[in-house]
Amino acid sequence: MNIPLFQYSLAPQALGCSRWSFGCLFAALLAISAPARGAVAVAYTSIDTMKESRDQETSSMSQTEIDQIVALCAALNVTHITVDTHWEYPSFMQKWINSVRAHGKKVYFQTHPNQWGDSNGTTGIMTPPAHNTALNSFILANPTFFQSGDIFDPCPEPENGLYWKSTYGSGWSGNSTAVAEWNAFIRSSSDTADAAFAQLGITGVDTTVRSTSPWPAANILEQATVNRNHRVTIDTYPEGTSTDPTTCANARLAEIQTVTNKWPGIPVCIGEMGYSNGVAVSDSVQNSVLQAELTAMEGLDCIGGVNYWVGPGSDTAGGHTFIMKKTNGVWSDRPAAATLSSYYADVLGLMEAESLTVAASSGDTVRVMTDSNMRGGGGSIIDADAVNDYVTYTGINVPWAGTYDLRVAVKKLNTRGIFQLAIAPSLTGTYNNHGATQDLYSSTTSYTEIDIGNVSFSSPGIKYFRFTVVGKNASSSGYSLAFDYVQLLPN
Ligand SMILES: [Ca+2]
Ligand SMILES: [Ca+2]
Repeated sequence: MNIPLFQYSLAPQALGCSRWSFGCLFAALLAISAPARGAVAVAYTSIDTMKESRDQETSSMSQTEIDQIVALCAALNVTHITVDTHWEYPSFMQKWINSVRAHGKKVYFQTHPNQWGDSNGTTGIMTPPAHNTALNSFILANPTFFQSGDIFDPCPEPENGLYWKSTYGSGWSGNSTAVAEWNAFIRSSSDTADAAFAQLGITGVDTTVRSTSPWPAANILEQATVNRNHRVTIDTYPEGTSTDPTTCANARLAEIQTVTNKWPGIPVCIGEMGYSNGVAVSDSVQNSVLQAELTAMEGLDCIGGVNYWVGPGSDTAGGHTFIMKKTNGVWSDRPAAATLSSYYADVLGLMEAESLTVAASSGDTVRVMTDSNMRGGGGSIIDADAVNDYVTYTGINVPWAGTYDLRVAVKKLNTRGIFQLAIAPSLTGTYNNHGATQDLYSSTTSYTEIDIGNVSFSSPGIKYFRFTVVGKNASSSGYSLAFDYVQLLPN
């Protein structure tokens, strides 16, 4: 895959900081030296329920309470809700899955068997082969749990399994044999899950979101593992006990940078993030720090997905990151929930036009334009001068088969043409028209997000978007087309 160079300008809008400003300086500091990146979209947005879906697995939490929690999560612009129940409690897990489905969301499974970490009174050391045997059994025993579009991480933070230290000692991550085995386990467990889903005839469950802590991601992950999963997923809490928004935002960007330095051009998924993990904070401190961190992240175009850890929780359940609290038996949002929701709405499925690759054109100039009123500080323009001129962009990645609401943001002007969009699965494949023709003429400059409507994709992957000039408004003096971004919102 060709990864186009993405040149940041230093306008604050170039860093996606149009709404909040105080994270921008830090985004700028880090973006100057940012490595080459492709047009990476945030393919999933999720909220983790671990403090309830795992920590309450041996209790008798009611379906009613689960539904109340899931309803709060589902209202925050998520595609997925993360369920963390150990594999030994399928009936409790089923309650969560039922609720997630009832709210129209996909499930992000982030869990493993009890014995991998000797949870819930289990003892002994589970080996990687034993884990994979249990993995195969768990999937085959629960065929109704899984649907296309779900994310299934077979073993989140695999480095925390007791096996590695038990077998190789506390310095195992410096042992090349152990590191090779750890990497082979990540690959084989995804392969095992894929094979089990295939045996059940279930397609489209994504087993490539494989979380690790940031250090292993930047230091012991092998090229073969990254090649297999096409992304790097990190669970990340870089703030320590800081309560300063700018310090925390800078720490977050710096940590992501350690991963992109090692794996340039590879999407970085956030398997877990949340504030504050290290110290109890007030609602307002949590909100201001998360606002700064998410604003800074919005300036990056390497983020492939985000799972917020955790939604429902408390100060006494491990960490203090919860954005939903329980008062007198009723769950409700803390203020940071709205901030997270706003970030999710802004970034989900969004690709800057200026970051896309031009795969083909009619020979007319296609150039990156700078405009501080456009998202990311600019867009892409084709200097078309006749009917049938066209530009075909690629790098637009569809995360899973299904139907999406497609938005195309444009800059209208008195020199613009009328276009028809067509999409194909490959450069030379069959192009199907989507949406009506769109007239980009405007007597004065205007910035508009056009809702193209629903588009169904039968397969995931990189698609080709062709914009063809089909005419011009009688009042227009030209045929050019200017694009700001493309956004694919999962239905
Ligand atoms: Ca031409
Ligand atoms: Ca743009």
